[in-house]
Amino acid sequence: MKLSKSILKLLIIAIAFSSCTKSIDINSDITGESLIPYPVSVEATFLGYDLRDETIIYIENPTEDLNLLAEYLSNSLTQSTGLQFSIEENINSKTKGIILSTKSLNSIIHPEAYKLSITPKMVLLQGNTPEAIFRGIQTLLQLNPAVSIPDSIIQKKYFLPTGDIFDFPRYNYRGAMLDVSRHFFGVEDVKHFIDLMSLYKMNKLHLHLADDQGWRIEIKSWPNLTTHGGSTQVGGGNGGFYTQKQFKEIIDYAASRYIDIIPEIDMPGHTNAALASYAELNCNKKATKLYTGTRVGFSSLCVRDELTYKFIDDVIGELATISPCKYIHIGGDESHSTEHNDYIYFIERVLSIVEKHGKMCIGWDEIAHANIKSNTIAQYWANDKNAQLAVKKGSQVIMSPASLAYMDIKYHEDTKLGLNWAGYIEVDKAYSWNPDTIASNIMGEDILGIEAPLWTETVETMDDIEFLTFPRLMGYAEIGWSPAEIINWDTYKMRLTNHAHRLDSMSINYYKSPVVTWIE
Ligand code: TNX
Repeated sequence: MKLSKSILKLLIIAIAFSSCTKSIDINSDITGESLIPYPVSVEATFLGYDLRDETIIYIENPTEDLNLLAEYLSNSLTQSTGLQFSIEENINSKTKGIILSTKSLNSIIHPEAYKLSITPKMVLLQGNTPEAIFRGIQTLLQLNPAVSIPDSIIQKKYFLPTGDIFDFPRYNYRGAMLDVSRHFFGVEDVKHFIDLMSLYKMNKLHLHLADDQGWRIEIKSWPNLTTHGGSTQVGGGNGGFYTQKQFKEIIDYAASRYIDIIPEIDMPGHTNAALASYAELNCNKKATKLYTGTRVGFSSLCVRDELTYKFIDDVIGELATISPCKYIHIGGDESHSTEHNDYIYFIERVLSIVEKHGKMCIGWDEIAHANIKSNTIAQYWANDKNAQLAVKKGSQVIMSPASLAYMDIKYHEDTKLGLNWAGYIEVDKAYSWNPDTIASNIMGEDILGIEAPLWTETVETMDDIEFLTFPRLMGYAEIGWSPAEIINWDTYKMRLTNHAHRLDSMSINYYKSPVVTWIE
């Protein structure tokens, strides 16, 4: 029998339809979804909700923030499904569709906690704050396909498994750090990095804005910092800097993804870019040369000179004015060229300057040697004793153990990018640790959260950033968000495998680690 071409076409579409419905319907168990970070509680009701073209996204008690969130959700869903959505504000008993609600829920106390209830009739996302809704939207997006399957576009619906998810973070601080000093990255790159972090519920981006190789933030009262001090980078490239206007643009963009930007000015060491820009900041009153190498520990501000504190007061004052974040990071690491007593004197002076400008300090763990107040945060990177000293003084600690959480450390000895001074960090090693057991006597409430830094001595492009960051960042996001009992490499590995097509669909240049079975 001869089949005409059009009948054949129809047959193919019909087969595609039935197989597609089957393969999509197959997982009606929401507990089996590959969510990263995995939520606190997931209960299945084993039915399905059909996300269709023209599904309405309703906003209960609309505010500007909620409207923006509804638009974000609608755009993200259109991108992944090809379906079109509309946004409405009136809810009644016949309402079907997706509902975003910040109507206060007594069962929810954490500002980032959300509840996602999916029934065959509707998807209800509740939280007490817009931030909570944003975190819940990430979960909802991960229940949807990463890219539209052509068959489903014909079918114009997507199947979501029904059930209830209740979720809140383990830590309030779940961060990444980007070193824009060793190599400069422009506004668009930083926004892209913010987008990627936000997909995994991270909420802090620490920007390392000044180091020996470059000063990257405009300070109007000391303009040479950027015109001269920002003019190069590791390897001798052109460098760059953010104007205050651009920096505010980054802050606002991050805020739309519910991420705080934490600015760092590293001092008294790591200051060659400033010392090269202003002769008077040097004890011998001679400007240093710009530096484009990768050594650390050779520079120091002139600690016993009052002008140094006028300079810092100006810098912190301008930063405090443009940055809404309650923290300013003052660095304080590897000050090998500063006498110990001078170091202590310096840190204490800077702490009071930051306090005067209404901000709280974060510093690398060495700052614990100074007389720090209990609201100062110490960032653990290598030294247990420093972090323990900080905790003894009543401070909280951010956990960034270099041998586990540094994203610039090579995956293995053949990794082309990155450094190996802290060993190698394969994807399983990056994931398999508990902040509570890093340094003895530091646990629970002592820990504000975790941060994964990306130092950029060897990192020159966005592709380089993505390669060292992904997929390790997803594991750090889960350690920071999910309860400790959930952290399990074997189950995480399966979920990570199922995320490969999401990373591919975003064209992320991730490291295809041999410890994960990537499905092509
Ligand atoms: C140590 S960690 C540093 C940075 C380097 C990094 C490279 C810390 C506080 N200081 O200056 O860029 O190692 O991994």
